[in-house]
Amino acid sequence: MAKESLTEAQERIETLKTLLNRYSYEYYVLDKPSISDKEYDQQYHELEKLEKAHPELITNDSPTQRIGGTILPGFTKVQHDSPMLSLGNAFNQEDLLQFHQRISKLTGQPLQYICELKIDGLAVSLKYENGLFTQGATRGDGNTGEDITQNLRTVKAIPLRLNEPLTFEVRGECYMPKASFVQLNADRDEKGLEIFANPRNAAAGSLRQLDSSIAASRNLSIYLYSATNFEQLAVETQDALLNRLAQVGLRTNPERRLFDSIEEVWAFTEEIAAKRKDLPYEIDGIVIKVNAFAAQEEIGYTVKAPRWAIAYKFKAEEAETIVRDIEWTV
Ligand code: NMN
Repeated sequence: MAKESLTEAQERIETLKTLLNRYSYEYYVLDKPSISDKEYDQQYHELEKLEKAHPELITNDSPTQRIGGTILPGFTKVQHDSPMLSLGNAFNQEDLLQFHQRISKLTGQPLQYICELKIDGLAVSLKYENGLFTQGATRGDGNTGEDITQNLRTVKAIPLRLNEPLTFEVRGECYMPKASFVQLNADRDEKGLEIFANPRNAAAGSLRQLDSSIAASRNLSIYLYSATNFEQLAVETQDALLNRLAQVGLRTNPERRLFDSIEEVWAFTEEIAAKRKDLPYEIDGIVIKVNAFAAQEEIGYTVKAPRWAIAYKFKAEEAETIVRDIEWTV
């Protein structure tokens, strides 16, 4: 009898974990919930209750296990699978043209570019083993970062389990949405605590906490944009890679575009600069990449950065305007 009920509990726990992880994905990654909060909360509490009765059945990918509850004595170092490179910068149309001419000379081929928004947060790397989120780290010096797994587990948009049993490292930008930043500073101000200068500092400060319950209270999100070891994904372009990452359950920014000329890329930077203040997150530029991986390999790398990509940076004054705009909406 006891054995049977244990099997039943195990089956129900598995069902609830799968359902809740899917609802959480729809809610936090797709922004498209398929059930009400009330129904979600009911199932979450049912899972909590079952796990309390059968603690031996609690697994790491359970939605109830996002917050570890232990306070770390310090952060340990993590070696990245391959270096997290930085990007060269462009500050105006001339710089972009030069970038285009430089790399066009290296391949005889016409180039297609993919433009992605450069989110102003903290670059992080996530390791998945057989589809399970096992380790998260800061960029650090590019080769070695700090292990912030406990804090990243609290970021609801990071799936604890992917839809496919992949083993790889994905990279992206963890950030604080503008609305969360405004709310956080208002709360801190009320409590007489020092306010954060901008969402980037607030996100970085949250991820450097040794107590993961602080990060959990900060409402962070993430966009993923690259992966190591991606041969297994059978993709040949950055655009296809982003689509695959989204397919396995990772959050990617839909605000990306493909262009066949650098003039169109420039027009896109102007279009985004104009609507920058209306975006729900801060950006400090546009990342422009050669879309085809074969062309990227042909163009190659300098010691520090890929030659096939560049970060177009918006002017600093505009960034200050954004921060003021946010303050005005409090
Ligand atoms: O801490 P979690 O489990 O993510 O929940 C926080 C809040 O977000 C809860 O109030 C919950 O109802 C809501 N939520 C709703 C859905 C849904 O599908 N309606 C999914 C995840 C979280």
